[in-house]
Amino acid sequence: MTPIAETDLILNADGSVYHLNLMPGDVADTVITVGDPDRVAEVSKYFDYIELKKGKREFITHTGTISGKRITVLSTGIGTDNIDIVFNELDALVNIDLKTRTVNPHLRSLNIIRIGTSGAVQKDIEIDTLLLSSAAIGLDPLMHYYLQNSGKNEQALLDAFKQALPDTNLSPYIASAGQALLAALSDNERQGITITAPGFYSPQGRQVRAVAAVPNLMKAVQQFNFNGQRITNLEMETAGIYGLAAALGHQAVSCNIILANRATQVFSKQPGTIMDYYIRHILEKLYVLR
Ligand code: R1P
Repeated sequence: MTPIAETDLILNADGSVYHLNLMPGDVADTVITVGDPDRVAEVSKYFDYIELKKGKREFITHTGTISGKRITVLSTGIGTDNIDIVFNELDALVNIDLKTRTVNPHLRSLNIIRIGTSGAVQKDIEIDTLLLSSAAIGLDPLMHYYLQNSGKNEQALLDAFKQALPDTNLSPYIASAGQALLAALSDNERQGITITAPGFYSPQGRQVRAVAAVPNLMKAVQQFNFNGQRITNLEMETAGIYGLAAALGHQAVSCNIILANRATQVFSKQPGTIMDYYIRHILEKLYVLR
């Protein structure tokens, strides 16, 4: 097997991967990703024991255990460009022998759970609730650079969404949650289809001062309905997470804490308390995982 080039998979002097600054062995089979680096400690404060704290730039990692279960929590920062870095380096840590630079014969599949904030686009999805993304449509370009194997149902939904979009140059893609992980983590939580946007303002239909080039984007998103399936929420990472998890053989589920409702124009009065509540709620669910 030809070794992966030093410039394709860059390692630091101590052998750690370039951006995450982690060594093989630093990562548990269950990985929680959060956008905000400060949220890492908000999760790991519930660990019984923290064995490792490392970081570089916005990529902060804590690994520890809760009741004997090993968990890694890692911040991705904002956006799918960062997801590209995090997922390729996470996968390299568990599936590539960093000394020989070759792929391990037995591949490890991680369970990856995003705990992130999000805005609902439908009136009936209340703020301060939790929504699991069953699938995500990416308006960002990340997955155009990777081969994807979309299923028939995914493709039909994507085609319908493309038809519903206003006349633009946007080229959306679709990716789904890891089905086994979604089934394991779901109780009564609402599920929905998430839009992953490549920005926070105009790419999510916000109008501040710069003039929007796609003024009807939000309307099209809110009105989209394909056999009863509608778009529920907007954020900035899930489609990339689902696309790369599928491409690399990992299971991923995105848990969205709905802090804003774009249809009713209401924002949570207690975002910190709500985030803390759902962090504990999601951590309790992780016992069902191997
Ligand atoms: C924007 O404010 C950020 O918040 C959401 C978006 O996806 C974006 O990353 O998620 P996080 O709260 O996880 O960062």
